[in-house]
Amino acid sequence: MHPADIIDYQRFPLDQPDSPAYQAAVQTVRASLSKDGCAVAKDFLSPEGLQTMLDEAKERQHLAYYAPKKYCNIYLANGNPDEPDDHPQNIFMARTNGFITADLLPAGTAAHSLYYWPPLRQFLAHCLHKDQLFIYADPISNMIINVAQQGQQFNWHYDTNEFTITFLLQAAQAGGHFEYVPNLRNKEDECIADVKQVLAGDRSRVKRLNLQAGDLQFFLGRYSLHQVTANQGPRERLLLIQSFCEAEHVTGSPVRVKDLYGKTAAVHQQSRIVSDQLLD
Ligand SMILES: O=C(O)CCC(=O)C(=O)O
Ligand SMILES: [Fe+2]
Repeated sequence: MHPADIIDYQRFPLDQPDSPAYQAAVQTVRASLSKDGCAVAKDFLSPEGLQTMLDEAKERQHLAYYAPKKYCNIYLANGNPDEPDDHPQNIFMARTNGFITADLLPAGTAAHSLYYWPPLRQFLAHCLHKDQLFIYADPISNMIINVAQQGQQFNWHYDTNEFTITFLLQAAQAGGHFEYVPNLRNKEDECIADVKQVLAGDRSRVKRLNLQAGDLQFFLGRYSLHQVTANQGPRERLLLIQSFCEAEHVTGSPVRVKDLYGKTAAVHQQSRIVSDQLLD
């Protein structure tokens, strides 16, 4: 399927940056992103694009990886015995969702052709005021589908890469809400006191999105803490995540990739390129 047919091309002509529709879309996304680190483009996918990517997800759902480790901290990393018990590194929460990994969505799938379509990256770069964006170079986790069956949830956490777009392919019938705290930390500061407040249950800075299947969500997940609440209905929640970076060749930590996705690739044996000095 050609990428232009996967999206609502009339409203989002991504390969026509001079068109009024393109410029209107960039302005709308920029306004929301600067306000709270997140933006939603309603009905971004065409009905055919949504159906094709949903079919791709369902065909692979039985291959989703469910980690044996069911308790995670917000850094999706090990605890730190040098810190007290109430330090976020030592606070563990249930993570029970599964993932369909990038290696299971090869060339030929609609998800793959959309992700690697250069106009998509260019559009996202424009929205973020960047000259260019790169594909997240992690071959296991740069494009994944989060699978949450009834009762499954994803704990509060940060992402490795700065920027993701997500496409809700199938919503939960109840629960399965995406919640986030905009800009809770930054490149230089973990803002531990603020993080502790959120983990202690303070909801004053927590935002919840009301996503519908076919919407596109833009999200700055490296700095905005986020979670997906438990799916409380019988239908599985399926969400496609495509990740992008400001730098080239960035990959995930081998430990985190193995924990979350059950496997690593050759690139994880090499010395790692990271984009900051944050805890994860
Ligand atoms: O399923 C979602 O809405 C978000 C999943 C997520 O945060 C992640 O995979 O890092
Ligand atoms: Fe995330």
